[in-house]
Amino acid sequence: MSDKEKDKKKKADSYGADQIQVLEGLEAVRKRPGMYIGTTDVAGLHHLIWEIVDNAIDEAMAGHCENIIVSLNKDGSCSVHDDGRGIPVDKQKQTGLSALETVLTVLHAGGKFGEEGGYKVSGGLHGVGVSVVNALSDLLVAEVHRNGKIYTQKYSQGEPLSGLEETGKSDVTGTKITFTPDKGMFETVEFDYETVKSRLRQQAYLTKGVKIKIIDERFDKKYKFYFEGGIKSYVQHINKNKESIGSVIYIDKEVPEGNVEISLQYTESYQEHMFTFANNIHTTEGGMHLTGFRTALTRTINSYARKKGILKEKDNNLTAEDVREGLTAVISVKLTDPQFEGQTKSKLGNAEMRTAVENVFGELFYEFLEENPGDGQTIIAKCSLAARARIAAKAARETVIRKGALEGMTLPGKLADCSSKDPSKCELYIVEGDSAGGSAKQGRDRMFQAILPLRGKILNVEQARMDRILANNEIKSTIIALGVGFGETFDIERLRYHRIVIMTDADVDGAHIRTLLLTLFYRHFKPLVELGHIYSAQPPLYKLSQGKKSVYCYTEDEKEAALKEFKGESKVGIQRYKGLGEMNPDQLWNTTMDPEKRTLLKVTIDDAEAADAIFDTLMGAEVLPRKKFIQTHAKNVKNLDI
Ligand code: 28F
Repeated sequence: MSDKEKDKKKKADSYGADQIQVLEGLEAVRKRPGMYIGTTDVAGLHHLIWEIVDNAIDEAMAGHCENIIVSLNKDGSCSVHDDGRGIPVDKQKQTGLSALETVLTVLHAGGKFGEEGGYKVSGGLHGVGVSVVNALSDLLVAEVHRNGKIYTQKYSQGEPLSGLEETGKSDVTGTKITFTPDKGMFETVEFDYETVKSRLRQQAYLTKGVKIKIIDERFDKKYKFYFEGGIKSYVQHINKNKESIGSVIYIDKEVPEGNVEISLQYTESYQEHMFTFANNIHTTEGGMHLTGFRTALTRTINSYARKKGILKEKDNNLTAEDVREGLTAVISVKLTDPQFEGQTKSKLGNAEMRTAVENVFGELFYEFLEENPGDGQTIIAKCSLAARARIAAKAARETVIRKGALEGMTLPGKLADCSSKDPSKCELYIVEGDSAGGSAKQGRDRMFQAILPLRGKILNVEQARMDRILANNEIKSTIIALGVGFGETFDIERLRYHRIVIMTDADVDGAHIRTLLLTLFYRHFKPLVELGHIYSAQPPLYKLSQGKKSVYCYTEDEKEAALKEFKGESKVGIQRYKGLGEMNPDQLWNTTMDPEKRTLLKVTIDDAEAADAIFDTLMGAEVLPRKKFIQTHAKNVKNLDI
C-alpha cells in the first residue's frame, strides 16, 4: 500500500456514522451533478468557478477581503485566491472535522455553519457550496493562510487525500482553492476566458471597492476590474455607446429590510436596459425589488411633472411603458433571507423588498429631481416624447392589423411558401440576397421548405422605435411569413414554421445580417428563441476537388485536414465560396439544406443576460469592437445536429 493509500485507509477507518453520511452526500453529487450545478455542459463547468468566487465575494462583502485573483492554469486547473481572513481551521462541534474540511465535504455547509448576520451571495440561487466543486474535481487543493501559518489539504473527487497539514509560515491571511474538474463529469473541461471575465466584471460592479483579477496562463491574457462607483460604473458602462440624457443617478441606503442600491440614467435609445440583483445574484425574472422600483418610477415622474406644470390637468398620466423607454437601470438589493422563485429560481419573492425599494427610491428620486431641475426637465421631455410615439405606434399598428397584413392573409410576394401546412414539419429559410434566394428556391424541398429572400440589411431594431420597425418592409415580410403577429397580438400558436433558419453568407457581412435578425427575434419574438425555433445554417467555406473526388469544408481546420488527406497526388482544386450566390441550387441543397447532410446551429438563450449583453455590444455605436466581436463570436451558438 502506498503512503497515500495508507493515509486514506487510516482516515476512512476513523470515520464514524456522521462521516459516512458526509461521503454519501458527495456521492449523490457525483451521481447526479445536474441536480446541483444545473448542467454538465460548459455552463455547468463554469458554475464551479462561480461557486468558489462567490465565497471570496462573501468575504469581501463582509469587509474582510480586497483582492480576488482567478487564474486559469496551463494544466487545466483553476485557482481562486482571496486575501480575506482565511477559512477557519479549528475543529467544529457539529462534524468533528476542521471548519475547512466541513466546508469542503459537507453539502451546503457554508450556509449552515456560516456566521449570523451579514448578506451572503452563497446560499442563494446557485449557492450549493464548495463541497459540490470538491465532489466534481479530480484534485482540489485548499490552502489557508491564517494564524501566521499556511495550512494545506488535498482532495480527490470529494475525499480527502490526507489530513490538514501545516505547510509553512505566513504573515498574511487568505484562502486559495485550486481545482481540476473531473473529466468524467463534464462534456468539456476547458474554461473560457471571456465567460469568466464577463462574470467577474459583473461581480466587481456589484461589490464596490473589490479588486478582481483574472489571469489566463494558457493564453497569456489578463484583466483587472476595480469599480470605485459600483453599480454607478455599471450604468456608465452599459450607456458607454449610447447618447445619455442627464446624469447618472445613484442611491444607496441601508433600511431595516436590507440594503437598497440603485443606479439609473436615461438615454436617447428606445430600449430599456434593466438589470436586477439580489445578493449579487442576477434575478433575470425580476421580482419584488423590480416591482417596487417600477411603481415608484412611474409615480414619481408623474407627480414631479404635474407639480412643475409640465403635465397639465387635462393630460393623461405617463404610463409605465413611457417612463421605461431609453432607461438604463441597475437595482441591487441585499437581504438576509432571500427567497428565489419562478421557473428558473431567479425571481425575488420577498414582499418586504417591494415596499422597501418603492419607498427608498420614490423618496430619493423625487429629491434628485427637485435638486436637479435640468435633469428633471429632459427626463420628462423624453418620457412625453415616448408617450406621443406610443400613441402613434398604436395607430400605425392598428392600421396594419386592420389591413390584415399581420394576420397572415397576404403573404409577402417574395415568399416561396412550402406546400405542407403542418408547422411542426415546416421550415422557413430566411436568405440573404435575391440571388442566393433564387438558388435556394430551386434547390429546396418545396414540400416543407419555404424561402424568404431579404434584400440588403434589415433595420437595426435596437435603434428604432416600434412604428418604424413595423414600417420596414423586410421586417414586415418576415413577421407576416412567421404568422405570429407582433406586440400585443403575438401568438406563438400561430407560428407557421417550427424551424426558422437564418442563411447568410459565411463572411462578416453575413454575420452582421444574422445578428440583426437575431436582435429582431430576441427583442420582439423572444419566445421563438427561448423555445428553440431559431437556427443558423452552416454553408461551406470551401470545395476541394481532385479528379472526380470532391469535399466541402465548413471551417479552416476542416480545409487544412482535407488538404493533408489529398496530399501527394495530383493538384487539388480549391474553390472558396464568398457568398451563397456562388453555389448552384444543387450545391446549396447538398451542402446546406438537405436535412440528411446539413448541420444546423440552434440559437438558444440560456442566459438572457449574456444574450442581452451580446446584443448591446453588437448594437452599440463603436464600429471597431463590434466588428471584432462578430468575427470572434458569430458562430458561438450551441451545436445541434439534425
Ligand atoms: C478562494 C475562495 O472561500 N474565501 C473564504 C472565508 C472566511 C471565513 C469563512 C470563508 C466558519 C466556520 C464556515 C474567517 N474567519 N475563497 C473563499 N473566506 N469562510 S470562505 O468562514 C466559514 C465559516 O465554517 C471566516 C472568521 N469567520 C469566517
